[in-house]
Amino acid sequence: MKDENASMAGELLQLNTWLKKHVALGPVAVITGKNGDMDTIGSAIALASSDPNLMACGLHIGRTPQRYMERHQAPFRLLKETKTAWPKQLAAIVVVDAAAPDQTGLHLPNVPKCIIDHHATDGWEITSDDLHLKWDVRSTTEVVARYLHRHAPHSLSLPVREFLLAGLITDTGRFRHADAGSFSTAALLLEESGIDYQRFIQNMEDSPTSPSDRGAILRGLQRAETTEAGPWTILRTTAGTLEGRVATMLNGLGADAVVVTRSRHGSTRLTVRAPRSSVREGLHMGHIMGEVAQSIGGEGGGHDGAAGWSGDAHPIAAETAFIDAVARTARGQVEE
Ligand SMILES: [Mn+2]
Repeated sequence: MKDENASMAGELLQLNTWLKKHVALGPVAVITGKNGDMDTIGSAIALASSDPNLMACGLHIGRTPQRYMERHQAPFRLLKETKTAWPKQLAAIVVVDAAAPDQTGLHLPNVPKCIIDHHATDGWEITSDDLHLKWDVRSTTEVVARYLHRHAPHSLSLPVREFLLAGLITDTGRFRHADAGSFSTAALLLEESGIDYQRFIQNMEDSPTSPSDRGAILRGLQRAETTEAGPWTILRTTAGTLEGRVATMLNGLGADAVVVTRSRHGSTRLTVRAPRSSVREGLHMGHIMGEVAQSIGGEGGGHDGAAGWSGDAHPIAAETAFIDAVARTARGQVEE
């Protein structure tokens, strides 16, 4: 994505019409992905700020967004996985940054839905009452920022801009995976905002860890091993917590891919990463996780360089399914 084009402008107008229609009928829930990362929470809170009938809600809030929620006292309703109490008059739902219904972790109510997402994989069923905005952008907050800028500029307050910018920065790996569009969205959020960018990014870098968090990350790094998977070299390890951070650190070592396995109470999670060089040679983590889900069940998907899978398979079976899927992937230059 270079900059906003006519088709994006058209979709933003459709989004505005859809939202206006449904908030006039009753409350509309803006639902986050269950991982509760900065992109999904930031998108939901920012979008919900544009109308009093929009309510940000979801199953879980991650550590980084939690810090912003506390700083800005942002309204957000934490939901329960079972027996979710949806308002009776609920007119519609908006789901942000989730590639499939189960990625919300909720049993979604049967009302019109709008999906705003940027994942490479997609498991949504869209009916004529629904709206689907799936953009090839680096974070969902980019879509929301463009929408607010065009149709609800009054709601681009300092806190809302911070939520959007933080989502963009984390999903692009602090701009390492950015493109021209994400830089232009970042500029749009910073211009005349009063945000001191240098302070802002410093604050994001200084995410505090407890001694037990540091211990868990270090143990994850110490357990890392190298495995050959066909033409690819994989770094694999296990982690009890903070597997995303462990995966990102290992990804900096320059192997072709990284897999971090976490197993707890009979449920298993894989967190995978691949550097840009592997993606360019044909390794797409989101598609690989889709293949893992096909072969052993569970749910998997994501982006080309970062993806995940979760299910009830044994951790060794899950890791093996990932390594097998990588080994079957041919290595060569792909057109981008
Ligand atoms: Mn995202």
